Amino acid sequence: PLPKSAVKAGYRVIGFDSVGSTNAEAMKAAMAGDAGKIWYAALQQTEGRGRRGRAWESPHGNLAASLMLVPDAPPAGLAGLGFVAGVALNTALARLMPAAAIRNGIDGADGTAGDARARIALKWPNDVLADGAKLAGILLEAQKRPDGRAAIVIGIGVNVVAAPEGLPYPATSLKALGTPFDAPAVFEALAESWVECYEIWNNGAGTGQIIRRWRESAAGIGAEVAVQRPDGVLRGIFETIDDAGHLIVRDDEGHRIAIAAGDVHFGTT
Ligand code: BT5
Repeated sequence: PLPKSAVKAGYRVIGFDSVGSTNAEAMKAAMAGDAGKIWYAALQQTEGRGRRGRAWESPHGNLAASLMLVPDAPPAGLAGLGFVAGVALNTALARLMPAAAIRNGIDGADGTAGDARARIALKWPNDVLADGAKLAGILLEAQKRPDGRAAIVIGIGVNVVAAPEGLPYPATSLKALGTPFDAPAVFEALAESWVECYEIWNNGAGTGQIIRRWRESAAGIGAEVAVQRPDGVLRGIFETIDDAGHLIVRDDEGHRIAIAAGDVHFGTT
């Protein structure tokens, strides 16, 4: 179910128990002429996709949600919508998890509050980490429709009950973190914070505010990074995220390099 604020703002939701890919469903509907502001949400995907043709594992009980937007005017800074989604998801998780920590008694056996609570951070460009392990991923897709309008799909996958093992980096789930929320509860919180964040984004100076909030939650600022780009690997220090959402890396020679797209690895490996 959608929270009241989302219904009031004109959003709808189409739910699935299991589907190939919510991004694929949303894009198909958009290309067929649907007007958008529709969430496609599923408990399971059989052909979930990540970026650059990679696969996204979505076993039953996890959340797969894709928001389809067909804006009247071409949106400025399309890539920025991934940041809106990151901040919205971060906000939703932050609201859910303190309550979870208290209810679940994971705040520390010695009674100290918050000790065992996972630290949620955003990893450029589109991951959500909990204690350094991947908890969620975001996939932004856009296509031009026959009528000239842009179809935008923002896909968000959250590991609620299970995370894959054997990846080259650690992954985790809300369940493994000790939080009792099911996928519908996570979806509701996300849909609610999306409304808030997207309104901020669309209101003039709001883009800066979203990027600032993203930067405040960024993982790895000041750390050594290796950025995989089509033309090779760039190594350096992750300095910051600039106001356009670029990753700023300072290399050995002190050059500051702004990166618009790539995969980031922390550390020197
Ligand atoms: C992403 O890609 O992180 C974007 C994932 C977006 C998934 C959502 S679910 C709703 C919507 N519908 C879809 O079909 N997709 C979207 P990327 O950064 O490329 O990460 C993919 C890589 O993460 C894979 O190559 C694996 O190494 C790893 N991976 C796969 N499944 C994972 C999972 N459940 N949790 C953590 N890591 C995973």
